[in-house]
Amino acid sequence: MSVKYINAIPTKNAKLVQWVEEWAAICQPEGIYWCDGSKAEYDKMSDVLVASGLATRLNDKKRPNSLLFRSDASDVARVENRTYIASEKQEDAGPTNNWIDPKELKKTMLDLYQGCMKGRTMYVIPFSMGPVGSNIAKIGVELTDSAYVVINMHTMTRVGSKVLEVLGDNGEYVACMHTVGKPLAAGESDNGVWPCAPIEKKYIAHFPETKEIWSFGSGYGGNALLGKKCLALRIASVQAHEEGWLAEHMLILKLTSPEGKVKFVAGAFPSACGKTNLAMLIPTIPGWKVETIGDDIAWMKYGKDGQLYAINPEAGFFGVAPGTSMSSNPNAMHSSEKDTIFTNVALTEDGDVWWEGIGYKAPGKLIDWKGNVWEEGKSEGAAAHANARFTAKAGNCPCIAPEWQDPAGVPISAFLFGGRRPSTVPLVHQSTSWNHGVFMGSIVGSEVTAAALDLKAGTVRRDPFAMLPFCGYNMGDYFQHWINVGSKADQSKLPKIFFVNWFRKTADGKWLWPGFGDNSRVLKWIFERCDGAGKAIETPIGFMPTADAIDRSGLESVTDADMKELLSLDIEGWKNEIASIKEHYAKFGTKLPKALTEELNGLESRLNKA
Ligand code: OXD
Ligand code: MN
Repeated sequence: MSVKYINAIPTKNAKLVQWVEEWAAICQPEGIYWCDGSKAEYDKMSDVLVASGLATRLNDKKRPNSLLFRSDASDVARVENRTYIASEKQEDAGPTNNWIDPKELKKTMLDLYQGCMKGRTMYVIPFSMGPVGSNIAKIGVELTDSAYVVINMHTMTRVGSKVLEVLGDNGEYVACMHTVGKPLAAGESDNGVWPCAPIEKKYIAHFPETKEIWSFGSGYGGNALLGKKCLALRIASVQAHEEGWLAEHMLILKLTSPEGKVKFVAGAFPSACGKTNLAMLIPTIPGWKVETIGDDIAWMKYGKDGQLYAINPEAGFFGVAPGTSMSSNPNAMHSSEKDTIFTNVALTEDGDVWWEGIGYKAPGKLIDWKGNVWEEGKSEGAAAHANARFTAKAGNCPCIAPEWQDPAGVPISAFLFGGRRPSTVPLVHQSTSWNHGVFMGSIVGSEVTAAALDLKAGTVRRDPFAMLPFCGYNMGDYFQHWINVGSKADQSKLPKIFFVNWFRKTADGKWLWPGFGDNSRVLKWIFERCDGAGKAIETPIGFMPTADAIDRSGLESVTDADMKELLSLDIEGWKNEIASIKEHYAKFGTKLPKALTEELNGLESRLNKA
């Protein structure tokens, strides 16, 4: 076919070139551009985006090298009900995923893809998830007609020529196809209108057998930046299952004690439980230090020494802006001081950004995320969308750990699981074995508040391992995979597993624990437990700290009585929890590992005897 190349093809990988040309024939772009990941490319794309009216350049004195985008009101978040795991057999997608037969879905989507890039450029983005060349890293190639996606991928992944070198002439890559699904007629331009397709035409599709991702119709976040949730979690979880490693929705942090001893901790929390804040926290206990390796995703493999090593496959943060402030997360605020892409936050009169919960009043009139004039106390609705984001470079984070790009990864000593649980679940408890820890991961969830989705207040919405929207295969098989990963390991080298709950409330609705920097007090106990120290008692639910085991020096707001409540074992609450876990487990039918049924039965009988 005759395709118009805007720049020279930078690879001899014939399979890759053929794949690009096949898609170009279907999508019919104006031309094909191969991304090199350079700063010049980023700057050029930014200029194109400003010229098309999609981006506003922020005041360079206030927010150097930063842009603001406003998306379409229908394209503001991940679309879970349009996200599919199209495995050949429905059973392999399991009860927690949307499934369509892959042949049928490909047919539907191929119809949509016909001519979808008319009037636009097709960008080819070769990217590495993880330090280029690391044996834990993977290569992907994303085709997209969105320059917004290109610049976000520059920040969130490692893009360009060095990736193609590692790929070589025959290397394998995960094929990621994306379009905003809004072709342009001759002479038409975006003219400031965020391009996307209506909701019923949006598809975020994963083909686990062929390791392909096809995304149509959305330009936003996880729907469009295909390295993140689509590759690094949904497809990578399938690869990890096949190859014997772990691809998890986990932060990774480095914890250093006053004596200079270091431990790395990985933690899974459902969305909106403060994962980024925990990854970047500033300890309130003297001498302790937290540094960040990653805030969202961890890929882990055993090293030759039998330890589990983790890398952060990403190179940036795609953080939620509202609620981020100098008190909740100063490190995230500093990370987004420059070189940042903001989406759906508000614009100030002096060319800076503002959002709800930024920690100060709106400075004068704003332009809200919908593009309208907005005044605090006068205008209706929020100035920033609740899911407004900043895309910031990990390298700009003041607390980024020096090891964050180590191709070998960092050795993990502890896993944390947690969710929003106003009642029942104590501040922290530790599993008594690996399988017990897997049980803890499998029951992660957050309590629904009265206002949410007509669900009964106090009901727990389970989000096992915080992977509910991100596991690319049957979750029952995923639980078994976790059990297998533990059983083949040197038990003495396995990470210890903990369940934390920063969100306990009193009966009258007051927070019992201050959270944020004070979570370092719990991290300290976890650190000690990993060293075989840290005072604990064994209870029916696992090891719990003794009343004096959590360092409360300088923390007047938490009284002895509060601490007692935070560390109390609520036998009746846990008995109700058993009923709710049984209901949750029933979904997995025969795929539920026997080891988890045994853990559940064991817990029930220990509670009955207590
Ligand atoms: C995210 C999420 O955006 O988990 O990271 O939803
Ligand atoms: Mn996430």
